Amino acid sequence: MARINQNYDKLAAGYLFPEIARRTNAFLGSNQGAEVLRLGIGDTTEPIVPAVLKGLHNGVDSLGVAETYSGYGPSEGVTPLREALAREYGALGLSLSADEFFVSDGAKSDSANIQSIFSQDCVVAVQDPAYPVYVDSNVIYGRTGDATDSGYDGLVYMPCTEENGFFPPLPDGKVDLIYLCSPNNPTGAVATKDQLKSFVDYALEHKAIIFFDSAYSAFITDPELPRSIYEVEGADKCSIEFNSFSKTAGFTGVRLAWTIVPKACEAEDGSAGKLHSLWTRRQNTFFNGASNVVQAGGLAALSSDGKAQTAQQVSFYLENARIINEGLQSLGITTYGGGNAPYVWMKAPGGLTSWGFFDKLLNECHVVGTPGSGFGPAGEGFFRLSAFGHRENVERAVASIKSKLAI
Ligand code: PGU
Repeated sequence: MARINQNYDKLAAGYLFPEIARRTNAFLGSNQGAEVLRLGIGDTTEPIVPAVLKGLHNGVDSLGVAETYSGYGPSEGVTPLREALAREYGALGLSLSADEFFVSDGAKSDSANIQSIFSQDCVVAVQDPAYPVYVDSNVIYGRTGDATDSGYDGLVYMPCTEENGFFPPLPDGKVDLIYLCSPNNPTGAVATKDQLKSFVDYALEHKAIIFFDSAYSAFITDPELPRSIYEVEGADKCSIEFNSFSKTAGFTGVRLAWTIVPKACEAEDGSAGKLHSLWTRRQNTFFNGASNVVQAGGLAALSSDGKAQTAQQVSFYLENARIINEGLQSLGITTYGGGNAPYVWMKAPGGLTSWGFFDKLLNECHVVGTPGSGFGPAGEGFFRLSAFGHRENVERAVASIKSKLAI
């Protein structure tokens, strides 16, 4: 008898972003002719920069010539790209070798798939609120109990609140796998080196592993803030890092990312190198590598022209965040994030719930955002606005909020 994975039935709601799309479409269905301004999902909108586009074109062209044609590549990614990534970290003063980089098609899939190399009974801790993939994928893998009003049983929630500056205190007892995201989705908070050090020290002491999602590291403008967890001494022994070309190079649809599993990284019951070899084995078996065309684009994104041009795009999105922040603050709304992150995290005015504010913003201003409660229980009463829109749309959304939001 083919039985289903019953863990799927534990999931408390549909995946957040399709749910938002569904509600937006329902609104459009009953408001014929209305136009909505979308600051919901964090999806890039600006065209790919010329240097990267050229790399993608070269990748395509090389497939049309027998001498340069390539088929299956290494599932860990092509060597020049892995070397280029290692050089990027080298520029931060970090010595990671190219074979510690695993190129993939997304930080989303990697941050979910990484669990497969850890034992089923690991206790998982997540920042609350967090990118929903961390929680949902752990539910699906069977590492939690049922959903309750305060989250899933068996999962350790680390609340990120206004009071703690949206960085959590250390877990009370012993946990095994810890998800940290900085710059944070959804709060836009960036962890300091000292804050990361507290978690690295905890992980080393308790033989825990940190999954560090740095998908938005390119948005950090403050030179004092760490871009990689490996900037903390000892982090290579206890941390796996994810990053992505999605938000930096506009690759949300193109798909390219990387995961770093240092050889020094050690699980409780395995020697150094074991996690690296397990992830190699996992990827070799389940994944045939990112597209060769796309990897050529990624390599171009790491060229000096590519870096200069993509950096301008990142600044453009940060300016959008500034415009959103300024507009909301002029209405007396409390906002966080935006300075070193592409998300603005705002307090729903008038004590509204997150979904209550979602409906209000959609109905009164025709603006779509993301309810904070969709990222976890501690997100209730908050709301996320994405800065990834076209400038004109961001300006129109802000103008609409300023003139129509009844608060
Ligand atoms: N990690 C974090 C923290 C993210 O916020 C996102 C995208 C990803 C990884 C995905 O990276 P890829 O390399 O593109 O796979 N978050 C967006 C999109 C929603 C989604 O479902 O991925 C967001 O709006 O939160």
